[in-house]
Amino acid sequence: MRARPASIVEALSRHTEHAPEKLCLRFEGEWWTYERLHGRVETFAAALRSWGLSSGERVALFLRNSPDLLAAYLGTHLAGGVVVPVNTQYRQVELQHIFDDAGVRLCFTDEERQPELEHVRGDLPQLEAAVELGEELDSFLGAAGAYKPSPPREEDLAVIAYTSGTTGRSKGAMLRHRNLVANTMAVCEAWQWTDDDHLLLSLPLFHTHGLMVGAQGTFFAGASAELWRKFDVTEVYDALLEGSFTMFFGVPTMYTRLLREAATRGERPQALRLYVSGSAALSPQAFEEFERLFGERILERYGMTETGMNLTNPYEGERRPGTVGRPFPSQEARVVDVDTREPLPAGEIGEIEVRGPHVFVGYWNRPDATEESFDEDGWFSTGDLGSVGEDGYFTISGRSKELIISGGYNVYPREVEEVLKGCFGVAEVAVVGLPDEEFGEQVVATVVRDLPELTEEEVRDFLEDKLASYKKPRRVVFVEELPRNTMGKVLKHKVREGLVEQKG
Ligand code: MCA
Ligand code: AMP
Repeated sequence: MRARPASIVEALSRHTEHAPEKLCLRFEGEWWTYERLHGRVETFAAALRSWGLSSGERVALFLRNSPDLLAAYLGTHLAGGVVVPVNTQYRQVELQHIFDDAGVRLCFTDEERQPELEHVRGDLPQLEAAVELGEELDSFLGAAGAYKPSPPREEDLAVIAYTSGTTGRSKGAMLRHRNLVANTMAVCEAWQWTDDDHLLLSLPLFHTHGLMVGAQGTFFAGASAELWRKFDVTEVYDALLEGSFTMFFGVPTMYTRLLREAATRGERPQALRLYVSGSAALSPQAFEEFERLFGERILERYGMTETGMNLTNPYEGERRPGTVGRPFPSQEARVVDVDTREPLPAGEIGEIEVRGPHVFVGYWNRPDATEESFDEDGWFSTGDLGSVGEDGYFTISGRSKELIISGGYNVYPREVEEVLKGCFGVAEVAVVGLPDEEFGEQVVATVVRDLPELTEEEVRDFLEDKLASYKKPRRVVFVEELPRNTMGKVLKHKVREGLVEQKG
């Protein structure tokens, strides 16, 4: 038996050798066999090398979903490079920080995003090229010389994935090929993913959920996926009715929308092999409603950019609403006391820690943050609060980190606060998350003005091109002062309570 592949691109090569004509991706009516995708991956690798990319150098993907995003991803790996996936909604402040911090040399982008990048290009001396899909990409790939790629080694760095940071600046989580392979293997094993599977993939490919679970799992299992530019509930519902899929992965907001859509439709899709939810908490009500309307129990799992997937409800066995199940194969998880860091008995709430081959190696350029996140035995602190039952099922009950999750996207209040502080007339600001029916949570800013005539509209105008739109406060509320403790620290729970009361 051959050893396990050292990288996802090696897994793709093996499936290509074995079944070149097999469907790998379908995208907007086009068929991508394994051979076709693999050929494109090799072309990207050769072109990157001809351009002058050296091993370990960073390539950013600031692109909407397409097969070329995936070919660029794996092609960068085959060329020995490190991929930096970038959220397509990011604006100047976020782009400037990520490109600068990661020292990105080359970026693949598209027509819609190129102008945003151009705004900050002058301040990014390390960024030598931004190649736009279309003619620019064609000529870039056309210049590829001969290159005999050798697949990356397990220990090589594969990805720097930026996760919103508690300090206001996002941090780059460094993942090696072995982390990606360990994660993908664990997912495929736990969910019994085989080459017969056909996934409906409408998640964005710049995040772990879409890229490292949806796409990587497909390549690793030798399966196929229908890739969508984005999630559109009516079209997804129609596609599910059409009946060729075996799996669908989504964030809870997608399930909420599917439930709403189902309420307006007479027809119900046939059962799939597997529906998976993650990235934010799925409410037990949505779980039950889904089972009633779609006849299936959603499998909820829990992950993080730094670790990939950590905990999962069972494929066979009880999928329990409100819980995220047990550790994936070859992984460990535990709950510790937030102060003493000692493991807690079953049922007690503490911080969830994880350990295993899937866990990242540290934060790029941030040894301090890396050190803070791991203990001497290699346990990684997730910042999520929860408990574990006698039967080993974990329940997530809150967060020790200050994080808002809106529709599966993370928003760190501090990052929004830092930007808002730059707005003329804003004296103090506190950003909090309030419950939201559609997105789970919504971002709200509470502002103390030193310019009494400052309006909500002016604050919005100020934010216009500075932050991704999902991070922008849905409401800006002006107050006389922020509640603080005796040390002067803003009491966020009081801010939240005040806003809820005001709304009620
Ligand atoms: C879009 N908008 C949002 C969100 N998404 N506002 C708040 N929260 C959101 N999540 C805003 C847009 O900025 C825009 O505002 C308006 O809504 C319409 O934009 P549109 O693109 O049409 O939105 P949509 O297509 O309806 O998007 C909703 C969505 C999307 C499909 C649920 O948010 C999505 O794909 N979420 C998935 C995120 C994800 O993959 N997370 C995984 C992270 P305006 O009009 O003002 O511009 S990985 C992770 O968390 C770990 C590892 C894990 O466990 O998986
Ligand atoms: P990210 O930084 O985008 O990787 O987001 C990771 C965070 O999403 C985790 O630390 C959790 O707070 C949250 N998360 C992911 N899956 C779940 C889930 N099933 N239930 C609750 N929270 C989740």
